[in-house]
Amino acid sequence: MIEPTQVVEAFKKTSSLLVPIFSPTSVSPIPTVVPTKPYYESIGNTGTQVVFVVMLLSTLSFIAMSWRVPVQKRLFHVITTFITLFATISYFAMAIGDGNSYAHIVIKETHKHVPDTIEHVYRQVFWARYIDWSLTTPLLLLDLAFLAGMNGASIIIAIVADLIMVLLGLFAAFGSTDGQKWGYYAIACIAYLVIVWQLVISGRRAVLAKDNKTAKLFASIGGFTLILWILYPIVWGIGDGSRNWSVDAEIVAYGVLDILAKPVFGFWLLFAHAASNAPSVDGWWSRGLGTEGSIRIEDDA
Ligand code: RET
Repeated sequence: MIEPTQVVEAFKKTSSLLVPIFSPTSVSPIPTVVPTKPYYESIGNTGTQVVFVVMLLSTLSFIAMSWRVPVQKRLFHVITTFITLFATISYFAMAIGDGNSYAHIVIKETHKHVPDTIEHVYRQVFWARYIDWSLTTPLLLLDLAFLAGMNGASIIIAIVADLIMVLLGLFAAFGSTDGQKWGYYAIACIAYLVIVWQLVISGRRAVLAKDNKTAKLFASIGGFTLILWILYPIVWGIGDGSRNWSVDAEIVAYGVLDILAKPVFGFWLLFAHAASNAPSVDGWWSRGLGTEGSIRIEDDA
């Protein structure tokens, strides 16, 4: 508090203009805005080479296995071989440093007393992964759909929803603002729910018309698939989405999931199916066009 006597004293010391003289002793800090440099989030040492080898060996094994079954039972082998073949090519691209580019993320921060700041982050996105998924996840769904004996309409809905999910995942990964990223992500999640719906409702209804062994196999391998598939959007959310994980951690997580979702799924399906007496799929899929009504002796060719 300033005492009135201090004011009087101050006026006494002033000039003839009776203006009090205060000499400032310090200056409060002047707010400054230092522009931030672009920040790069990219790969260090990851296991893409390891996953490439696993995918390659699985593909060769599936080819060998498909030669040993009669052509009528070969459909699952063909589909499963293509699944790991696409993954082999995609992991080859990633292992040699290709199939990726940088997403430009713009982070705007508003401040109370200083102008807004804008941070530019460049995060490495492996688009090869999304090309792989857009080809292999429909094939994985086909494996399950044929196992259950799902109808054509349900199969097409599941596959189209799957393509929408993967493409929007790619758009989300390259989104530059939170609105873009999470907007695409939200629609992709709805598409994901459509796939789950088709497998759980239509798939289960279809497989109940089949033998007990096939129904049990569909329940276990379908359950395994649903649990695995839910982990992908979670990894995406922690990695590309919120960027809480490094690019390396994200690649390792996807690598583990991909091995479970493709080679492990494939070996499980092919061995279990070989052990059952059920044909792969009836009609055109196993016998070809133009054979309807003709008498055919089962061949192994
Ligand atoms: C994305 C992000 C957007 C939201 C959702 C996703 C789901 C991806 C899934 C991928 C499954 C991949 C598999 C690969 C096998 O190798 C695109 C991550 C829902 C379910 C099975």
